[in-house]
Amino acid sequence: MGVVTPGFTGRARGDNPRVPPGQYLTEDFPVLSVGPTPRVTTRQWEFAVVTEHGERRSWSWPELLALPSEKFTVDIHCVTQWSKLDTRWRGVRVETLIGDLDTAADYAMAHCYGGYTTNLPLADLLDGQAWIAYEYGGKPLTPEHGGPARLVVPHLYFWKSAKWVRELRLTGKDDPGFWETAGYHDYGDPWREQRYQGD
Ligand SMILES: Nc1nc2c(c(=O)[nH]1)N[C@H]1C(S)=C(S)[C@@H](COP(=O)(O)O)O[C@H]1N2
Ligand SMILES: [Mo]
Repeated sequence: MGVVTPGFTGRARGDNPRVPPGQYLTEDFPVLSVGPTPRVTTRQWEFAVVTEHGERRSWSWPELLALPSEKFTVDIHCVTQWSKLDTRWRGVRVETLIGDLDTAADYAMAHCYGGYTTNLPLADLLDGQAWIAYEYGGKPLTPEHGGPARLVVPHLYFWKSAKWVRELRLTGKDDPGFWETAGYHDYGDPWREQRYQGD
């Protein structure tokens, strides 16, 4: 990331190869939340992965911070058509949390403090494609952007990046989450403009 293409400067942003079709660039960081911002203290906070067999592994806040983390810089794309380049985060890779849990699940449902849900293929959460992030721009993630911690899955529309994430439930079945039930796409690839069911 952060690659500057020679000759790019000054071209219309519609030509920017880093901006998916139908998106425009924003410098701000808009807040998009369905309901009120849940206020979860790091004392109360807990994150868990639950397999299709009901096996549950959980982490307290100090336990999350003790895991290997990485800084990553990614472009994000909201289905409401804003994209933001080079956002800087710190977090723990999802595969670090899944570890050697015994699972043959193909899907995951993210459950959040506040009740939001979103579904993703488990494969899209692995191999350095997704993180439980707790820093943004070098600072603790603010509550409105999902703090204490949120899922970040930059290669899918940003509604898949569950804020205030509390649990990842691994399952064999691709059940729709909150926006997917309301007609948004099950997968949500911004490069294929998968905004709504049927796209
Ligand atoms: N828990 C929860 N996560 C959520 C949402 C939400 O309403 N609740 N909105 C989603 C949508 S539609 C987007 S675009 C991003 C917005 O993240 P931001 O508010 O940090 O920009 O969070 C996603 N994750
Ligand atoms: Mo969104």
